[in-house]
Amino acid sequence: MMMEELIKLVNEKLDEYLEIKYPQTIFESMKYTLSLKGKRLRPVMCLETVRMLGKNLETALPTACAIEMLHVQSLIHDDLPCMDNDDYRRGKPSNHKVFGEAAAVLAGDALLTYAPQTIIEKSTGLTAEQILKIIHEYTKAAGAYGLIGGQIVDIESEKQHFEKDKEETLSYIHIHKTAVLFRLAIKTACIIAATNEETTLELDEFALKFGEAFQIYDDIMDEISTFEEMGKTIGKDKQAEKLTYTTLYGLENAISKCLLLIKECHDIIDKYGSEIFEEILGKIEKRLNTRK
Ligand code: GRG
Repeated sequence: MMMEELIKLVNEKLDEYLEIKYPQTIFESMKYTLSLKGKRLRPVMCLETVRMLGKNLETALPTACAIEMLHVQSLIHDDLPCMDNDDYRRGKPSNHKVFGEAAAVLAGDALLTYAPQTIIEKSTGLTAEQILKIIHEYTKAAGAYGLIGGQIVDIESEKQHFEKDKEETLSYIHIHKTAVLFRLAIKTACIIAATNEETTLELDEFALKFGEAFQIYDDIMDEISTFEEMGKTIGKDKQAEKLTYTTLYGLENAISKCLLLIKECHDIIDKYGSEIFEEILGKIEKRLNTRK
């Protein structure tokens, strides 16, 4: 299957799982950001890993879509005035700009809780033990051990508050704010495909490196890209004196580090012969190499 076909499948399922019901405001605001054109990287990686490991990807669709819901929840909350205060997301006005802050907070909360509900209600062909393991991974990734932990350290770093040194703080932010969802996508795929421990650890290493590379890439794009390319306001990191790889080590070092991590990703994943993973890694390399 091509990447575009997987994206189409995810979009169709997201639409099916999330119907507009009463009370309309909440379902409409949940669906608004979820339906905007995102890259769908996390659900695609989950589905492609399941396919690569020889399991029918239908069994992974509820989990893949739930991970996109969690990702979208984090984007909606990240854009709020009390967080990054961004007016645009995915090329359109951010959720709170359309529905107001109260609805945006609630839409995020509703996605955060509807995601595990979807895994439990819509999954077929999985054992109760597999579902329990998936939900366990989900709760670790979303909570203080994952996204929330990463976000609070990120926010505090803007105010130059560091409990650890800058390098350690930056690494913590990258792993918890960004890599965590790629790891969740791949770990849950391994649970669904009942993969052995050795392969699970190897793919987790890939997800960790990819997540770190992806956050550095996102930070580089904040410096060299445009609103049209990224669908959000550009140049905010520098303005807010955010702790990022580019602000700490400089743009050229960030590009080199990102390309090195992508090469390390190739070293792990190439033997699986996945055109989709090749395409994802290739797009990042191509974009950075045109800049160099
Ligand atoms: C879990 C309750 C709870 C809160 C979440 C707000 C927050 C805490 C965390 C922020 C996490 C965040 C926004 C990290 C940035 C990661 C990142 C690089 C996002 C951009 O991902 P893309 O480019 O976006 O894949 P699209 O729109 O293409 O899906």
